[in-house]
Amino acid sequence: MYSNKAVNDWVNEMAKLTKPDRLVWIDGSEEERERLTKEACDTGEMLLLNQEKLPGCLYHRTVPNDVARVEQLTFICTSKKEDAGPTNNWMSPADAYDRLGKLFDGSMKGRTMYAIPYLMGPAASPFSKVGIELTDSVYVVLNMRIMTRMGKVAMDYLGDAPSFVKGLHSKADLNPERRFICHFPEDNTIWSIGSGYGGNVLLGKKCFSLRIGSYLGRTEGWMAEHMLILGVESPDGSVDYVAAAFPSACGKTNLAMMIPPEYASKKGYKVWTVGDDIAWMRIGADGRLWAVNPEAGFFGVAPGTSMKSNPNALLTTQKNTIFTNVVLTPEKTVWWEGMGVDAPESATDWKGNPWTPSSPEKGAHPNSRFTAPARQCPCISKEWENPNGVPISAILFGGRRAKVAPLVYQSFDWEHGVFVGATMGSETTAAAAGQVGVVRRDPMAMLPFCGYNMGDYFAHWLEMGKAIPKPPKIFNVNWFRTDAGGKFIWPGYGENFRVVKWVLDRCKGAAGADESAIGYMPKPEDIDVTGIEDAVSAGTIKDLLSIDKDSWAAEIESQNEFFAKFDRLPAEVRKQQAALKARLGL
Ligand code: GTP
Ligand code: SPV
Ligand code: MN
Repeated sequence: MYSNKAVNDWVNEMAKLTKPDRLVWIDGSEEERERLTKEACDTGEMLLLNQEKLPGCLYHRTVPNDVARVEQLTFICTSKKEDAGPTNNWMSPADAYDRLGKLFDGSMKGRTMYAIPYLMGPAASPFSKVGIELTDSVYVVLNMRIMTRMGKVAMDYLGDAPSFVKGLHSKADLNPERRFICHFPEDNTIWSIGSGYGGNVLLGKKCFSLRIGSYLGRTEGWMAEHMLILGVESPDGSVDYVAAAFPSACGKTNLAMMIPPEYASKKGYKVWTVGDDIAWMRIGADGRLWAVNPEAGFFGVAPGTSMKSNPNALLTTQKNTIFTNVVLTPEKTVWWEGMGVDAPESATDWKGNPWTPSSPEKGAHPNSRFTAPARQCPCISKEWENPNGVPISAILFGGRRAKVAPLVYQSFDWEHGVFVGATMGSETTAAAAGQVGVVRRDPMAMLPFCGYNMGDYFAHWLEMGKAIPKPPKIFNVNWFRTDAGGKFIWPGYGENFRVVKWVLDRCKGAAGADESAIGYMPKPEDIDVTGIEDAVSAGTIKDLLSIDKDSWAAEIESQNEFFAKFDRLPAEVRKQQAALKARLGL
């Protein structure tokens, strides 16, 4: 249907392999959306929700063994094993094409192959990139329509050029034994088979924008990061931008859409969302680092999203949204744990079984998700589609740490900041299959998403620091410290504004700090607690900022265990660790 020869040749080749009954080219039109929605509902793959209460909204359940990213089945297929590095699973390209080729052979028989051209980045941006995803899932098409700029717009952007990311996806038989997510960064190719879950199959997201993107970023001199982007508007109307890397299900969507506490909104502070998951960052003509959100929608965690915790997210999902693995109510609306409204008396759970509030199991899967258009977000930044992105003043790294990491600290300089990012740790969450709640090292929140050797990735960060004339300042934050009873000490959510405010004041030279062994820390009185004095006393802030020498000694041990896997660890990282040890007196 489109005239690009490279695209047509490749699509024909893949159709020969997978043998679909039909090939449908996706154009992104409204007529097409209606047709595909009807198709998906006719087959029962999706369900039309209550159109009065949730116009344009659809419901979907995945099979119960396919509810999260599968890191153990995700591979980086570089010709040399060393180039995938110690933190990625590796298969040689020849082996992977052979092994998956056998699984793809005839996998679309009796099905339709949809050819989806899509664009990552705004249509007017010279930095955007084109992908084509071939899939036998109409759910994928309808999600890609929200998450990317899909259809004609992408082919117009590509023109006759042969440079696009080739993504092939088939649900096949959805058997976890035959599930693989393979990336071929040297060929701009992604092959995903055997899954129907978001992060494994919406190939523009983690597969392209992070794994292939990080590889391209290193060769082309830019950065692809697992970061939200937000703007803080001051009473004088100026806006400062922050990018923040937290691991999956650790608060990016929430921070990106937070509502400032009353003391600040009364003064005129506002928060604007540019992106909630991925940032592509380049050095601008003015010497600052500029960030673009390559996505067009949010694929957000549903549980815990309420009018109290994140009203902007909830309001974004009131129309044209796809809900996956949440509770379905009798009136065909949706519900999840932590939605802040009463549970339906009787409903259907994420597995399709009858469910009541007294059922022993949760109604929604902990990694159930909504897919919603970014433009519907009440606090979407007017710069969110700026072709050049927005200039970043501060980068935040953060994880889910019950102990050790304080509420916030600032790195001494870029190199120290890279060390802080490289040594991030976080407790695992339901966003990936496997055990939940165990601390693992997750550098820059990119452990599952770096498309090449993580040692080279650290080196790229260090190189970028030297190349950026006016680099952002780097901070570490932790909203998840707990008390002896296991309760979160810091109230979090919108109250995180108070920490971001200190961060931005530091960037402007307008806030003080104490120099500690791990970095610059706010004095307790530097964190504004107006309005929450009862919940957060000066003593609480002191606790949140305390540094326990023994825990840090154990932390350094754990860092060393992680570093021991690397043979390409930049010397600067070790040097920074030695300096930290010396400062701690260890
Ligand atoms: P991905 O989409 O997987 O990349 O996740 P994310 O980083 O965008 O995480 P999200 O904002 O969806 O938050 C995940 C979970 O963390 C939800 O259950 C939130 O309610 C919870 N959460 C977010 N921010 C905070 C916070 O400041 N404090 C606490 N205690 N929990 C939070
Ligand atoms: C994450 O797990 O970091 C997500 C959801 O943002 S997924 O698309 O599954 O990667
Ligand atoms: Mn994510």
